[in-house]
Amino acid sequence: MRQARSSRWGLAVLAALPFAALAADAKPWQLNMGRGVTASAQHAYDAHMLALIICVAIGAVVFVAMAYAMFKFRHSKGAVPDTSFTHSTKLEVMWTVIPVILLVIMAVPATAKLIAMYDTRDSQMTVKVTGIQWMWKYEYLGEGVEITSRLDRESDRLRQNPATTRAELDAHPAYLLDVDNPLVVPVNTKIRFVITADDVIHSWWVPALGWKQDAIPGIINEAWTEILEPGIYRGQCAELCGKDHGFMPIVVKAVSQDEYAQWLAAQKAAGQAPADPSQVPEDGDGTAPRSIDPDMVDDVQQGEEPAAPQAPTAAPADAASAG
Ligand SMILES: [Cu+2]
Repeated sequence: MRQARSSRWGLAVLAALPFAALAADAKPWQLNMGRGVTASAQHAYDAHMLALIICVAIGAVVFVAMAYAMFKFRHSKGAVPDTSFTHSTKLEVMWTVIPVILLVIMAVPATAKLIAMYDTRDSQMTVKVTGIQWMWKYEYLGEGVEITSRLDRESDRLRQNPATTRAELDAHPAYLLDVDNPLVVPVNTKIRFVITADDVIHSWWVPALGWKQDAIPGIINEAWTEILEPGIYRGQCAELCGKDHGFMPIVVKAVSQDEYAQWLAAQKAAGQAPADPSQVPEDGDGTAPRSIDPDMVDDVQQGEEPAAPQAPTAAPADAASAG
């Protein structure tokens, strides 16, 4: 009830102001924060609107009082300053008590919403996110499905080519914000994320989901989301992580639960094919789960053993040496 009322407040304020920022992803010159597509994002939006309304009201009261005082008590009208004034206990009590009340009014809902944001219990699925210079790896825990997601080839080509024109950049609908393999997730499902990194600190941030979580090597951070509307939501690494920090975007594709089940089944079927790194095209097809993109391995792991399934050659060798 209270939430519905505050949502109406938010809408009323939006309608009254000369902008409308209702889209999930930010638009150029967007002024207000977006509402997002999860309950957490909408809670953050409500808390932000409450604080904004209070700030605007305080600003209005202060500026009107100042303007009134300057006009009403001006020198040319014979106003005489009260040089004997030192303090007013009544005023001091007022300007202490009123801000405290306002802070409590803002802190109570904000705290409740913050606690809810960290409550990852009762999640229906878990995705492990690993930040790697400069891409993201997503593992659907318990499903045996794993994908790597990095800047789409067209954006990469345009950014690396010194002859790229403005028109070419404008023609790319999501220049530097698109990936080869988006993170596909179902809507209306509580998804827990466990977030870490392989090399340096990254940060996984999709504004429409309403949170940002650091990806730190050796540490597992948690977060959760439940996306309410199907769609494509874009984000970026939000922690300066090296020279290509600006080129590791995030794309979340939220689909219906049926569509997600089909997608997952297709990924599993594809994953049963032998994940031989030599079978992956030179520039990486990027679609087969559990496959190792050799380009990625060279770029990123620099000589580390690829994590592809290995034939059990060790056991016979051991048996031979033992015999
Ligand atoms: Cu990063």
